[in-house]
Amino acid sequence: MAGEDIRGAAGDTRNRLNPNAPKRIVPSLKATFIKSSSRTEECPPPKRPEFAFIGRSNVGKSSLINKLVGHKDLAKVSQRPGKTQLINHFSIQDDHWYLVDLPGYGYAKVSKVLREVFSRMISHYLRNRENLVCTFVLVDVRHDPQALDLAFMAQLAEWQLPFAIVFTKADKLTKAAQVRAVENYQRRLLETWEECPPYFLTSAETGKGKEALLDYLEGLIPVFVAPQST
Ligand SMILES: Nc1nc2c(ncn2[C@@H]2O[C@H](COP(=O)(O)OP(=O)(O)O)[C@@H](O)[C@H]2O)c(=O)[nH]1
Ligand SMILES: [Mg+2]
Repeated sequence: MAGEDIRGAAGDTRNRLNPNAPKRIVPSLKATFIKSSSRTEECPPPKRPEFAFIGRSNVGKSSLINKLVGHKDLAKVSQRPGKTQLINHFSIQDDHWYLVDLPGYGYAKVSKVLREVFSRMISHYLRNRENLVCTFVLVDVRHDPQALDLAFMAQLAEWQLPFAIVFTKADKLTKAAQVRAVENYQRRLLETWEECPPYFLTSAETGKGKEALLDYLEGLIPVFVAPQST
């Protein structure tokens, strides 16, 4: 996508048609912590559509999750010691959907063995969680495409798991640099992919992209069919 419109491939058409249209004020969402799990089997029953957020440590995941639901401290729950390495479930709007805060991958401070355990836990969750509708992969818009992020996305694609890219910290770049960064990322993806996944350009600082991301996510809810077993 070129030029001005960098709201995301699945962005708000109303605003694309009329950039001066007033923005919808997204009210805070009711969000409650359900539980932290170390295994997929321990996760809440898969009866509601689930959306997972993942990215490297420091990418801005907690800040974005807080901004999305409109609570300052929601993601803090999953930052309590011991919980950063777990699958953290939140119920949004009284079980309308589940938000999952996954451990960051490639976390440099943990040992190789621990990293291996995380990645096995995350892989198992991603491949076996029946109600997982979409995974949002966060990347810092200021950085060139990183091998680890690209490998993670390639793995998701290989497993045929739907995902979207969420560029974070847009406020740290000028508009022109944001466009360049997104185009650069897409160019890199198109070296090995036929098409790019949906993407969102966001800032937890300004709230940019929040509406488009929530619209996209909520648009996926009606197609959810609860697994038979629940
Ligand atoms: N300017 C700016 N800073 C951000 C944004 N999102 C996160 N940060 C900062 O980046 C650092 C890491 O954010 P955090 O949400 O804890 O990242 P996490 O480790 O991925 O959960 C913190 O200092 C945040 O204040 C953003 O959209 N804009
Ligand atoms: Mg965090």
